[in-house]
Amino acid sequence: MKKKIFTAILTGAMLCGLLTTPVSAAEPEVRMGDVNFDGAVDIADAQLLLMDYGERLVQKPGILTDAQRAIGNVDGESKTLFDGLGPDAIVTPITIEDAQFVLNYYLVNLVDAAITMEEVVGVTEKYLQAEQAFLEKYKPVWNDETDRYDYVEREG
Ligand SMILES: [Ca+2]
Ligand SMILES: [Ca+2]
Repeated sequence: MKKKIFTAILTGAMLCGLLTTPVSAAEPEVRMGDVNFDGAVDIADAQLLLMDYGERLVQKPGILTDAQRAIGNVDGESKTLFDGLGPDAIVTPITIEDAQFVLNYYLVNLVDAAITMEEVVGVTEKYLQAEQAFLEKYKPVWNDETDRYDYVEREG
């Protein structure tokens, strides 16, 4: 009898453990264009993209991390700045087009929330490649301090 009760408690404890363990495989849905990782794609993100692009135009390092550039590269295209300057040439995934798409996405979503970034960019294949490239390289890690996900490079 005692053994049965013990087994029942143990089984109950294991079930509770199973139920309370977060499903670690479930990652938040990536919102391409959400450069500041706050869960929304809006003017703040477009502004960050423009600032990063602007800095790189004057050969500064830019204000975004590689992860932010990967999620902000909504058109999947990169551009070479200062082409022909040899080692001074800079390849940037972020251009004014990405900022424009992010801004357009924000604006059309004010009117119709069902319109996706994919539709805004209108280059489905490139968009999907950009999203996949981002997901392959970066994973979300919850940050208690900022109360949002940060994206860090996946290991290996
Ligand atoms: Ca955002
Ligand atoms: Ca781009």
